[in-house]
Amino acid sequence: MENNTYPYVNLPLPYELNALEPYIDTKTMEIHYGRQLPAYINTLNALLKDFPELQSLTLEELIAISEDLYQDGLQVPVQNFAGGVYNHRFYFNGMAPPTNLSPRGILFEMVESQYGNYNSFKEVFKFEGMKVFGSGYVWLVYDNGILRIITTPNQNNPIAKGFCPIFALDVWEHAYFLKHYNLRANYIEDWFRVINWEQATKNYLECVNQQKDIEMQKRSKKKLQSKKL
Ligand code: MN3
Repeated sequence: MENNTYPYVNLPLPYELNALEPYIDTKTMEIHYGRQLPAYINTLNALLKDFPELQSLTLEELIAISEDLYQDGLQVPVQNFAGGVYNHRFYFNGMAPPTNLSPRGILFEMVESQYGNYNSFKEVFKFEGMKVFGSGYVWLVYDNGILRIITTPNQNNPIAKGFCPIFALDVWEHAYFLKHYNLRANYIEDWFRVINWEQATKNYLECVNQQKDIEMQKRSKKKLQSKKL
């Protein structure tokens, strides 16, 4: 990921602010991408300013070690703001202008085979999204060879729990209230129309490779240990 260490800037979107219409409206994008994400970025920069040892860590690394920062009182701020920057970038990059093409590719095939068909996948994803009380996200993650749909509160991120994110849906009210009012279900339906399957497939393949690397490291550690014995 570009600009993945301190100091953070708001990277350009891969599409215009009005490109997701009519599913995600321009005004929401102006405020969400143009004002709310920069506020997370500024707060994260201000937070890391006094901690040079954290400045060289990537967003993923900050999130992964956030629980270890409990003693320094940094666990929650890092979860909120490193998470807030990562999650918003991931959500925005996970969308693309709507097309009439049906989703396809290796990830989509895996979704269909694991959930029976795309409609049942969408039902489960929507159900999980409706269950989030207050603010949070719904994620499709990769976990040891299988896909999982999980939710996180606030700006928490699945990386902290060892999962590899494939796509994310922001279900904070600010993500949909201007267009969909209080009707989160309609927002989720609309968001299905702008999922960036190409990006999601790339993320999925990266997750698979990451998992392979981890397994290889484990295997070579074991080999090394058995040699020592
Ligand atoms: Mn948001």
